[in-house]
Amino acid sequence: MAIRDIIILPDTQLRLVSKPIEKITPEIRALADDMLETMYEAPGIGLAAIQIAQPLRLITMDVSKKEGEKDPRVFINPEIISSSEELSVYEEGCLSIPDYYEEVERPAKVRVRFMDIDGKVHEEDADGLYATCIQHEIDHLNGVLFVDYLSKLKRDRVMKKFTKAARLAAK
Ligand code: GNR
Ligand code: NI
Repeated sequence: MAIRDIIILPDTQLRLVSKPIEKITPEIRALADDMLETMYEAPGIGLAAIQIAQPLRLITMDVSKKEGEKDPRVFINPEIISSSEELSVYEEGCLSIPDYYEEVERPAKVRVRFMDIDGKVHEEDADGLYATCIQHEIDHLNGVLFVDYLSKLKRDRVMKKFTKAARLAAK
């Protein structure tokens, strides 16, 4: 297992549409292990493969509520198959947009279909933080970031801040 570097704004790889996983190979298992390790170390509650520069439809997540209890989860080729009319607001953050948090409104409940690391297909109903997080992560697989849901003013402000920071870091 290894901790990988997380890419941040304005890295254009974050806008790629990730490719479906055709076969669960030892390399995919190793990648999922590295993603879990990287996610816990960050720390974050979810990670999409593109955040470590791998454009594959693979997500890791741990939204366990109990302090000290781990619930590491892997989602392969996840899809949202239905969404509630009801919406809910959560303050979101993203490991690829460090130290920036804003409220985002999304469907409160979703039904998700995915494959686990053994290739078994599951369908689950998600609500609360799980629903928010799975939507945030599936957005990453489609090149979408939570700042895309904010006003143009807020989005431009955060994009500019990260573009400037990258320019300064490169000098
Ligand atoms: O760690 C994370 N916390 C979080 C909080 C609210 C809504 C979504 C998230 S996901 C984020 C990690 C991340 O960037 N995943 O892509
Ligand atoms: Ni994110």
